[in-house]
Amino acid sequence: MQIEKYKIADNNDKQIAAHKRAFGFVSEGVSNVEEMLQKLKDFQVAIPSWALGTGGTRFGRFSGGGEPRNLEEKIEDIGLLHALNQSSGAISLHIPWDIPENYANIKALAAQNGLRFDAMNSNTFQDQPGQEHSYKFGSLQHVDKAVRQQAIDHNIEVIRHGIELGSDSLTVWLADGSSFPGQLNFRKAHQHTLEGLQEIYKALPDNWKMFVEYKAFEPNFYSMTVGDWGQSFLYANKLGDKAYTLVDLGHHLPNANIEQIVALLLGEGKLGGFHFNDSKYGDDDLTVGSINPYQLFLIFNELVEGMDARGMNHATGLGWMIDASHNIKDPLEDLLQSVEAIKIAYAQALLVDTKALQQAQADNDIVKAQEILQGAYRTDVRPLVAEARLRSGGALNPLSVYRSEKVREQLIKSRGQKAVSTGL
Ligand code: PSV
Ligand code: MN
Repeated sequence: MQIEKYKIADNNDKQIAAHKRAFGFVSEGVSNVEEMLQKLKDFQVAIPSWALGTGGTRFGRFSGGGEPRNLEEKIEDIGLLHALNQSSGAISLHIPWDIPENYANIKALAAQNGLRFDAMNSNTFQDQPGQEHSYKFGSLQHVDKAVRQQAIDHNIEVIRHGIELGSDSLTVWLADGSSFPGQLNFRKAHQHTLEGLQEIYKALPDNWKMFVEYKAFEPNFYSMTVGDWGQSFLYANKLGDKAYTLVDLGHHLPNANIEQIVALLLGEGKLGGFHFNDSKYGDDDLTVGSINPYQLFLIFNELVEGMDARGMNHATGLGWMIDASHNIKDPLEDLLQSVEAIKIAYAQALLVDTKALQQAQADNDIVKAQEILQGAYRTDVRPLVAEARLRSGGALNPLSVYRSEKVREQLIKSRGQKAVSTGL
């Protein structure tokens, strides 16, 4: 379904007076407001194709209905989000869940919805029907060369799909590891994985990037072969200039200082992309900013500072993506909240007076440094984010339009209550 522009405009009209007051108030305190609004307009967050359906836990799954049944409907859903927030202008596909039947048609549909194809994701963590070898004991790390080759071939096939669609990056997340001591020879697993990644890297077009995503645990619970940023960084360094580390916020051990990880990777020129989500315990896949918005802000603070130091474009320098699962919320509502949370954290980070912070750091003035950071964090930047959205043709309040237009109800009507999306 599509939301007509006039419906967004009507909804905006109802809120414009209150918005103008709030925007006027906050923008008075911002010296470079136009520059900031432009940055907010440019900043797009890719939506993963697998986050549009209801996720589950190993205990069950409670579908909300109206899920996209195929790639076309997934693109339409993201188009809808983008029409509302003008900030979700990209889709990230997972192969084989989203193999396009006709590249030209899919590309045309994406273009109609204002979307480009972000990173392609390979899947060597599940066995597919008809697959010759099983990934039960790993993929690129596997003791059997034939299994490793199958995983390499799959990744190369994913790159081929991506080339057809105009994507320019591949994200490799490996579920490889071991669940019991003694199960795996760590050194050999590492070596096999490196060799496999090198083969995949060779198939990468010149203008492409390869993101090596790490994860501390799950599905393996004793060791993960790409278990932390150090291991990912090691692979990325050995692979070459087109390989980078990808940080998924949920993939760390409790209390890891993610902002420090981000700062170091960025400083080394090896931070490639992000999977945003939030968590309290593990890889909880919760709505971005729902649990620890301050941490998200601190991460963005490092990103902005580090990208500026390297002269990088905030919007295009790194791959920005959400990676979350929605078990009990409407996935589209959750994604609207997630994108909003990301833009709020970004806007707060843009408010940080970097010069003053650096001076405070040089003076060892910890109190001042904290005041600067928290001053930015405690600023209500929502009107700035809303103004940027308004100027891009989006809704002042995307969720309110989504609800008043009864989007989910309409999707259920057209797709059915039992429609099931491919993914996890
Ligand atoms: C693994 O937990 C992960 O974060 C990887 O990015 C996967 O590709 C994604 O989730 C979907 O399963
Ligand atoms: Mn991820």
